[in-house]
Amino acid sequence: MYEIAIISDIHGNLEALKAVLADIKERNISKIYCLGDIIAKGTHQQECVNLIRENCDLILKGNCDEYFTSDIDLSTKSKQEVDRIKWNKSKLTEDSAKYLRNLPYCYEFYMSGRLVRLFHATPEKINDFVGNIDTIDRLYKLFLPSKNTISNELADVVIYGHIHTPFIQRIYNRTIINTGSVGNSIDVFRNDEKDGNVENTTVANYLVISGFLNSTNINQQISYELVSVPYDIDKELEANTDNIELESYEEEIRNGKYRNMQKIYKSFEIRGIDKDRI
Ligand SMILES: [Mn+2]
Repeated sequence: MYEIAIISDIHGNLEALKAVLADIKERNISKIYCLGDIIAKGTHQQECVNLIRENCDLILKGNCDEYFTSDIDLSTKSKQEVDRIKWNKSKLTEDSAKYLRNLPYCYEFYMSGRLVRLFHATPEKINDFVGNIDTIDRLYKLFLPSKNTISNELADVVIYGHIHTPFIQRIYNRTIINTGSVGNSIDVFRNDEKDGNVENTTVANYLVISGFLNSTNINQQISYELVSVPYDIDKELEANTDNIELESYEEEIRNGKYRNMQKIYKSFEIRGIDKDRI
């Protein structure tokens, strides 16, 4: 049996990343894969890139890794967005920006006979949003190959990040897993009347997958474990006094409330999902 830790969406949160790496080490897991979005939001973006490069065996690109390391036409952006772009860009060395820009989109491997496919958001788009509550059609499309995938096969297991909410779901005898986020855990579908303890939401999350690596024999055991690790949120916020979006950063990491719910609600409307029923 072989274990791989899969982490995603660190978003410059150094305290959360340190807690997760310590937990992985304590479990004696030697292989770590990262599904992207190392940067943006928290202040310690360069430190997180360094730690990820030192510790991970594979790093994929996330939408923030792409956006904040590309040449953006600032004349088309609002003043607030220009400030945000400038602050985030100032947090990285040119070497790190170049490194992130050139990261791969997708990775695939066999484990216990299953084709496991990894990407940041969806096979088609680096910033599309497929939630734990979504249409069955959109969830199924996660298994399909695209121009970005390594092979042209239908995946048996897909593992992704981006939505910051961990879940495991089986549909059509295939498995969808979201690792959750290391540094920016949120419940996208918050409902104050139905939700459990917020501290259950704001911990650092990652995944451990166990099985027979590179084996195409389906008659072997495989398991998926969602891991939640508490970390020092106060210490993280104390180090973020220079953060130009400190208020929304605090709302996210302390209360698990995403800063841009209007965007999510809009995407619900398009899919015909009634937000009031969640
Ligand atoms: Mn993302």
